[in-house]
Amino acid sequence: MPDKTEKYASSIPLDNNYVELPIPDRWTLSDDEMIKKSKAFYELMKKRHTVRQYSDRPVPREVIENCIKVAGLAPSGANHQPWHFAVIENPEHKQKIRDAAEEEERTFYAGRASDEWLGALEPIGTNDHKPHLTTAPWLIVIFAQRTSTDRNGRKFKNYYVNESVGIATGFLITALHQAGLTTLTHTPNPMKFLNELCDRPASEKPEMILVVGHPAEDATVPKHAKWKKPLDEIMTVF
Ligand code: IYR
Repeated sequence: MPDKTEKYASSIPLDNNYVELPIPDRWTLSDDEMIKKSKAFYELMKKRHTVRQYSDRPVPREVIENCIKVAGLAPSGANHQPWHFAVIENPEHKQKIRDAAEEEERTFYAGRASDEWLGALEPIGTNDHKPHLTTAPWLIVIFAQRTSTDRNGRKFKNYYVNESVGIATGFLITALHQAGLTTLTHTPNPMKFLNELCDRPASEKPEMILVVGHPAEDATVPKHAKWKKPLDEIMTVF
């Protein structure tokens, strides 16, 4: 037991008193600068595409580490930071994940998914063949921690886990994109096999595999994926 506790122990400070700090690194922009920066960021994010064909060009581990540090800055319920990122570069390890994912996906596409679901996936062009899981240089498996364990081996509850991990994942995808990398959010169904393959405890829920790398020379994107709802449909102003 001490081994396990130590391995998965959270470093959340145990003291729960409230201390205030002045805002660190405060920065203020003029309205014009805000407009310029928000436009420029929109143009940058417009160039983010979910890609399924990868080149085997390696990516330095430091880039992955920096981007996961960005994910770790995300806001979370009670600042519990209920996430863990298992990063995999080793080819044999990636192959094991691919084999297990493709096995699940074969049953998914062969009938476990409803006709309605398969119909919704048609314009995306997905199937049970997942070569990107071994071609891309990095896989990041994102785990959500429903509970955590403190350094004394006591279990505690986390809050708004899905929301927190979703925000951190958004930070991660954005950080990887601005670093010049391409990602694919892959959700094999079911994903429980990832706990064993990434050596994570049963209290953690695998949320997705993020495939990370550079697109293959002949990579494409589904036309359907480039249709985005217009602003007046996604925003109401009161
Ligand atoms: N997990 C499958 C199916 C899949 C489901 C949705 I919703 C997608 O947006 C894409 C794929 C797969 O990864 O192929």
